[in-house]
Amino acid sequence: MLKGCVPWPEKIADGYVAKGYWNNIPIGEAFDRAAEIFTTREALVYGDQRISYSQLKSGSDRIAEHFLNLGLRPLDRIIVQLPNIPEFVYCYFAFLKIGVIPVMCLPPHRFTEIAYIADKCGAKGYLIPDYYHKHNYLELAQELSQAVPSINNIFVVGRECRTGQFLINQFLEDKIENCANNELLDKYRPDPMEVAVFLLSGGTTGLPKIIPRTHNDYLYTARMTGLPVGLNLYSVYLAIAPLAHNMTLACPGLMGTLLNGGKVVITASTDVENLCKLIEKENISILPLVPALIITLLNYQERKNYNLSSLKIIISGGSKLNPEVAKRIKPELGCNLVQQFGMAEGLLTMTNMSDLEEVVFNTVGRPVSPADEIKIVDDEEVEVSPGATGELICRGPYTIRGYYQVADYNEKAFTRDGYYKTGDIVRLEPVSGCLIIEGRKKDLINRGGEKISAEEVENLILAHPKVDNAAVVAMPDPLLGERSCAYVTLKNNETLTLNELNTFMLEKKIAKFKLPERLEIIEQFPLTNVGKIQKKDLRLAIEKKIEEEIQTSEQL
Ligand code: OOB
Repeated sequence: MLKGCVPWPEKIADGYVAKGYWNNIPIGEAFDRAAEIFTTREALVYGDQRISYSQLKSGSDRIAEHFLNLGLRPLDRIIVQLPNIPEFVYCYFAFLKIGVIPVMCLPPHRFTEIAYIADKCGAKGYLIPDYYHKHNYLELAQELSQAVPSINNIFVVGRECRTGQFLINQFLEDKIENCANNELLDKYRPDPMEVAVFLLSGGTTGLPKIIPRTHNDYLYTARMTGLPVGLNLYSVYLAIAPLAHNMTLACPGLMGTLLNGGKVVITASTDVENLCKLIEKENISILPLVPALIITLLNYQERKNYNLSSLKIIISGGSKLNPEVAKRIKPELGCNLVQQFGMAEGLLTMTNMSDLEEVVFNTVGRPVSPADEIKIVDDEEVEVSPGATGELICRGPYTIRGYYQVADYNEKAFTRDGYYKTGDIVRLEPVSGCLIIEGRKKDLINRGGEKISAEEVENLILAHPKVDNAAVVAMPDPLLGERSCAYVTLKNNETLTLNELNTFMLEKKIAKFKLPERLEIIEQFPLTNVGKIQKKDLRLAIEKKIEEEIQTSEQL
């Protein structure tokens, strides 16, 4: 396995193959097999573009050959920062076919995040749109190639690029296969035990960690998560959250749907009117949504003007779904709910269609693989008594054994016997054996499914010349579940506004979704008995303050 990754112990890996969890074929080949069967069926829909399985296969082969001709080789890393557009999918399979590892960044990421990740994984290239949401990625690429010398290939989706850069759209039009050696792709067929893709961690401590997912384990993820939702060739899956997220990419997502001959409709807009139009026009049957979008859809009155009868299942995942919201789905939207809990590091749990309503409303179901091993433990890593609350730890055929190139950190993030410490506080519901998420130990803000590391934001705030100390905590929000609130103490008799702080933060070139949405200036931090900031007290304080504000505004 690529240097810097932690492989599964050999005996365990052999067992996963022997039991058929790992099929020992690379992802690109698994897709090609599906493309051979489903040839003329639609694989991908984007606006007016309708792309068949054969077209997707030949397009991704073509791009892969261009990548090889430019000197990309197996295990090279390429930073991918594309929105939900067909080129994302063409390039994703092109990379995977030749063992080049795409690093899944998000369009809102900015220079600081991209430069850190590109440097950390020694990226050789960068794949971007020319412009997206009024942001000029060509400029970002320029800045990045100066800062990270290993980047020597910039690939652009769009109409415009600069000298020395390459347009993906030209690759797609250029029939390279007519003059190239047909065996080229076979020659670079990747080892299924190797890393297929690098995902980013959902905000553990400090800067993002890089998650290596292998061909074998990621294919298994896509296969197993398709079962509870009955994925088949008639399924029409809407990819509305970023394709770079594990949930949309592989749970069952793009990969699961295409391996089963279904159709993936992709959209880069989360606007609720667009959502309803797409469900009606494309007959969406499987709709994965974060709870914030479920609430928005339920509360959208004009929904009644659309025919949403094709909807069979809403998969809710990424953050906690309130049972009161869960109960409204069937009567108001006429479809079933499947709850999904998971993480880019691996483990996934899901409810299924035969579960009782109370199970579907109140739990996140069971692990999707019979080989998943989960434990609920206390702070000393001792299993708690049945039904008690503790931290969820897990290992299995699709849960990583270590982050990429952070040996020291891995010692804290995994147990000695290879369990990943999820940082989620859970308990097992005794009758159904399903998990209930009670809270979390890890210091992050779950903003409508998007994870923000408190420490990463605190470090940026601490750089502000007026700030003495800072703590970022989650504050409750009726739509997003949580938003981030920054508590700070100031130097001398300084003053600071949220606007001033955020202007400063944006100058540090970070993704906008990480900006604090509220600033609380205090004289002194509450401390624990070992002198650390007592974040629990801050969380309670802001919760109480918000409640009081709501009460006051209702009285007015
Ligand atoms: C998904 O992945 P990540 O890596 O962005 O975030 C993982 C964390 C979990 O550890 C948990 O804290 C939270 O997100 N989470 C949930 C949840 N699903 C994820 N918390 C409560 N209820 C849920 N249903 O978020 C992710 C990856 C694959 C599939 C689905 C979600």
